[in-house]
Amino acid sequence: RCGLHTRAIGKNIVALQEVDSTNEEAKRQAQCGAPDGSVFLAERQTGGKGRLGRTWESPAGTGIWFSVLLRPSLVPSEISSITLLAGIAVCRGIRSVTGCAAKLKWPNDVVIGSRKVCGILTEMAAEIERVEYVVLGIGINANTEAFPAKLAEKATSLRIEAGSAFPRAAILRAVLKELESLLLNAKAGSAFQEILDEYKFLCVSLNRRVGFFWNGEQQTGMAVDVSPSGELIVERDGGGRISINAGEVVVQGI
Ligand code: BT5
Repeated sequence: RCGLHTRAIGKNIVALQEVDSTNEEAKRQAQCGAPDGSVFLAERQTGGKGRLGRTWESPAGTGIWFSVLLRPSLVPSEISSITLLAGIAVCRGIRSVTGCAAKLKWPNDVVIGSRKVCGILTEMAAEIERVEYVVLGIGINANTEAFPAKLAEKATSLRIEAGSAFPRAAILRAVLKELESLLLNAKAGSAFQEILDEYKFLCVSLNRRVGFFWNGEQQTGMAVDVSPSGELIVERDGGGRISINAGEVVVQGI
């Protein structure tokens, strides 16, 4: 379909003119039995979502707003590694089509320089022992020429960075191809260390000072590592090494 170089991911593509959120659409379709690897794409989202109830600006015409439905055989604690894979896939895909050196800001922002070009929102439906499905929501600012004032300082697009527009389908195809190959490699277990090394290589948050809430207090420290399950390992200024889970704390200043 449309020259996709994948086997499972994107076999079923649902392209919509407008939707509340492609993540919400993917969850609705998952409940009706949509298959593993389905991709939900929208020209415009009226309720694009970030994490923790935040809004994702998703105007028509310039962005790549999509969600991938996965039905992996993993337990819930293994799911955060999928967010790491998605970040790597986006960086690789952007680089191969545009040449831009996209990097990762822990846990899930794709940045060029210090500005955000893509956000990733992972959601899942799971019981204690079993994951029913995972929805990987990815929003890439492709050909945006200007952002609303509140984002002007912190957002960027591929067009702004490279100075020319790109066919959105080419970027989508490249990201899906990288995602499929990373998922297949990760399944092979032995390749996971290489994937984690690539994540750390791309991660601009490492060896930086970070501020974070922990144990109900504002604290500071140095980010020193990323664990296999995607936690940020921090040496606290107050002493001791801790693991920060993306779902529990807000890291500031990185
Ligand atoms: C994220 O949240 O970065 C995850 C964004 C995921 C968006 C995709 S689009 C397809 C799928 N469907 C959805 O409904 N969502 C997913 P977070 O880390 O919470 O960052 C949100 C913050 O990023 C906002 O509070 C803004 O400051 C900023 N932001 C909003 N829109 C942006 C944009 N288009 N580009 C860059 N930054 C933006």
